[in-house]
Amino acid sequence: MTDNNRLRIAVQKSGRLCEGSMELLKAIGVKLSIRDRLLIAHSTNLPIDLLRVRDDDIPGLVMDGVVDLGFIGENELEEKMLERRAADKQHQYDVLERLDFGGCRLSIAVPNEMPYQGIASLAGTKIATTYPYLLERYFREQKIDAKAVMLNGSVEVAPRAGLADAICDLVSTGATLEANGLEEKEVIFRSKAVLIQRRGELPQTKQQLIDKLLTRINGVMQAKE
Ligand code: PRT
Ligand code: ZN
Repeated sequence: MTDNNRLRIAVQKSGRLCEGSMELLKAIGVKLSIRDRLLIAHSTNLPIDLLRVRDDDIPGLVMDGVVDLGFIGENELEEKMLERRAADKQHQYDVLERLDFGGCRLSIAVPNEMPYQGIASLAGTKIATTYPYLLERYFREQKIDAKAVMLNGSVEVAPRAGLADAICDLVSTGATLEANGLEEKEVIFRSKAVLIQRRGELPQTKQQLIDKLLTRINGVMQAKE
């Protein structure tokens, strides 16, 4: 059995959000003993356990109340929220803080040689993406009749492979798009890492610990400004 009195925080085990999340936890005084292969890491100075998982799993763990807090990119959070809402699953959470790492944008990009005169040019196309719910919401808002094709990886090669006409993927520097002969045309979502909390009342001691951590996070963020 897991100890329910300890605050449970989900973080990405490895990847682009890992360093920022771990650095922030360190900066606010959470000491951790991490053994690389293990799913759970215990804090040595506070009643906190860290669940180290794939980022895709973090929104669901928070929304299902399996963990109390989670560090996650808004892109993944919003996509999973839309997916769960459509499936009538728990999809509530509270954002405690928007953080200063993990910044990126979700953009539609088209092959250099594709004629493009604005978003109407996408009518009737297939667009490869890992974020079909965000993309389809954008199609609806823009009243564009296009199709999202789900791909979990190698999205940027989909047009060349003949799987799609264009793509909708995360961009930070733009180097990946350029290397694949793609041009960014529409930004559909801007994202940063956020710290989220599960809905529902928590035991007083847990909530007090969260409040204390948040005060420290605000202090760290202000010191950087
Ligand atoms: O294994 P796990 O499932 O946990 O990790 P993952 O491979 O799904 O995610 P990861 O670590 O790549 O990204 C985690 C989160 O980081 C994303 O959900 C975003 O919130 C954020 N983030 C910030 C990014 C980027 N920047 C980013 N550039 N996520 C992905 N990319 C990729 C993008 O998909 C593309 O392949 O980087 C490439 C583009 O980068 P540029 O610099 O060439 O434009
Ligand atoms: Zn992932």
